[in-house]
Amino acid sequence: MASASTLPGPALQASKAALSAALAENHVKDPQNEQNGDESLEPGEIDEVDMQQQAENIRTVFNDPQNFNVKHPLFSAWTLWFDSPATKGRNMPQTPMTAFPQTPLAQTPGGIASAAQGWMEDIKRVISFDSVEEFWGLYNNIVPPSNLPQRANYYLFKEGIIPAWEDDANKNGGKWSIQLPKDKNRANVDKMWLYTMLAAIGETFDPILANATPENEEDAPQSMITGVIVSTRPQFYRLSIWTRTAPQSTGTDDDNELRERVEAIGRHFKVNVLGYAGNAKLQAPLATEVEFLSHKDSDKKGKNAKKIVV
Ligand code: MGP
Repeated sequence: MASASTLPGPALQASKAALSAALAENHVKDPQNEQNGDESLEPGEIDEVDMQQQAENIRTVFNDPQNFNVKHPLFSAWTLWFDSPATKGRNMPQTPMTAFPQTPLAQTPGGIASAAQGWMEDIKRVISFDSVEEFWGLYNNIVPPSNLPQRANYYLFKEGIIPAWEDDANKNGGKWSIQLPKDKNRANVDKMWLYTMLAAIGETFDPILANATPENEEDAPQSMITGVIVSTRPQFYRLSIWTRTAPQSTGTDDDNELRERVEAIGRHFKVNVLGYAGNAKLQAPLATEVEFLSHKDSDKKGKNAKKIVV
């Protein structure tokens, strides 16, 4: 029977998974349920569950902020990375995130493509998380972009993908980005970054995952998004969304389809995440439109670069 829930697919799966996890945990811990465990059931016999007791055992962060036993899983696990002038050339630097020990790169999953070694030297892995609660725990304990030093970056990437063009997940991709003058956006940048992160971890940029279920996860199409970045520069902030692939302007049907998918991400970013009108012209001194560039074009430093603007 179709679900009556109006939650989008990933959120629905997340809430179902949280409930199943909690129920499974309670099932093991509850001696009454242990007696009625699956092993003791005859074929065809139904395992009767005391729903009320199980519901009473569930403690979410809303019931008990210190001692909750249910976390709300995200569709994907994510890793936060950080660099700033203070991290350059140092292994375990004093960063604004002293609450989190930083992992030397040698210990990061998957290692690093050698071409990215130099680039990744100064970028420190802060923490990985895979639940809503852990995300807010992290968010509430790190310095917001408006208070970061100049030339610092937060990189929030799917776990297992390093924030480098050279990673397999990024090498054929590109980025949407917007540059915002610092003086006019100091008060907005923290919210813009929060909403960008929420759209990333909530998987709303590329709705292709909305129909993915745990059963078809293996065959489900991959989200186009690999990570999001906020950068502080002397005169502006930059927010970026990295994608797995980038259209090539070849005019083929596949490329046109890819371009539509990539453009939808840019429009969602501009309108729903950053709150601009779809037809707003944003370019001003030190500001840019919401624009897309493939990493290969970024690497060429913009020479003959084919930008897409929404
Ligand atoms: P940047 O920090 O993304 O651009 O890249 P920005 O902010 O315009 O420049 P900045 O000088 O103000 O920081 C800066 C430079 O870092 C690029 O020109 C590359 O040389 C290098 N670089 C950036 N990225 C994202 C990568 C990467 O993924 N891999 C490698 N190898 N180098 C990179």
